[in-house]
Formats: sequence, C-alpha cells, structure tokens
Amino acid sequence: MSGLFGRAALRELLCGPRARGPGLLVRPSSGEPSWARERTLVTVKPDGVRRRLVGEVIRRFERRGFRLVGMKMLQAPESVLAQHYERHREEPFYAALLGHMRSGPVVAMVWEGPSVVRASRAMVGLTDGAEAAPGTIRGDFSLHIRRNVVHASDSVEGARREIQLWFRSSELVDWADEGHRGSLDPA
Ligand code: FUP
Repeated sequence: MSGLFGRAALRELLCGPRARGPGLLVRPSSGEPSWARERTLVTVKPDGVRRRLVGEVIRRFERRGFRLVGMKMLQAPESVLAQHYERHREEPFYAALLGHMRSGPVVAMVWEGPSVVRASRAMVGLTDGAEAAPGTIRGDFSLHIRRNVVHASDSVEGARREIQLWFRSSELVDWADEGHRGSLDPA
C-alpha cells in the first residue's frame, strides 16, 4: 500500500477514524469529557439586533460559562433560512417567519460546553415571549411569538445540522482555557 490513500488508511488503522465534517467533533483535551464539548447554534434574530440585544445575549452565555467558538453577522440567505425552517414549511406562519428573518441582519453564534443544547433552551425560554418565564431571554425581552429575539437549537442532532448549515468548519475556532486562572470551565 503506498501513496496518499495508503498513508491515510494506515493512519486510520493506527489512530482510529478521523473526525469528518466541519469542526463539529473536536479534539479531546486534558481529560475533559467529550460531552463537555457539546455545541449549539444560537442566533440573535433581526428584532434582537435592532433592539441592541446582541451584547445582552452574549453576556448571558458567557456569564453561564459557555465558550464562544464561532460568531458572525450576516444577512441570512433565503436558501439557508429555507433549510433551517424546513419543518415549518407548511405552517401558516412560514412566510411571515422568513420575512422577519430576512428583514435585517442576524448574528449567528456557536456556543460550546456541557449540555449546552439543553441549557441554552432553558436560558432562551418558550417560543412565545408572552408565555416565556421571567429570567429567560424571551421572558425578559419579548412579547411576540415571531419577534422572539433569539433562536437556539432544540437537540444535539439539530444543533449539528444547523451549525453545518450556518458555518464553514474554518469559521469555528477550537480553543480551550485550561490552566488559566479564572476559567469558568467545569473542573
Ligand atoms: P423555537 O424552537 O422556540 O424557536 O420555536 P419553533 O421551532 O417552534 O418555531 C420557530 C420559529 O417560528 C419561532 F421562533 C417563531 C416562529 N413561529 C411563529 O411565528 N408562529 C408560531 O405559531 C410558531 C412559531
């Protein structure tokens, strides 16, 4: 066995399969369990950007101890939104939802940490801001089911799919802060 294929096959045999896909599986580091590296997609929607709530959303995730590994501001392309909201395509609110998401820029972020998918859903609150509990982002800043400030992935599998949809692997930064005083990483 020789050439590129041979070397790759040999490496896989010796080291196990390499992570494929855009930066979703990250290197294990200093004993940190792999579940600590769960990732989710959080976007600040156009209403949140217009209301200057980007910093507030980031502040809450940082204060909780999650790690920001990707962030960008963009006018969401129609094709991305269509895939992102695919499961709502037949809903009567679909057109208004896409119209809202196209009404201004969004800030898309990838956050990492233990059970970040479940924790971020709790931090974001119920879809309808009028029903969301005080203390949640929507409960504190929204009264409207569509203008509900943020999106957060609702499952680990959904997060994987959404991160791939919104980010290229080169846009995600794999970093850790072990050994630095003041780190909020769990022990
Ligand atoms: P969530 O997971 O809480 O963001 O909510 P859903 O996935 O159920 O809905 C996605 C988006 O569709 C919501 F953020 C807002 C919009 N929506 C409506 O506009 N009307 C509805 O009745 C339900 C959802």
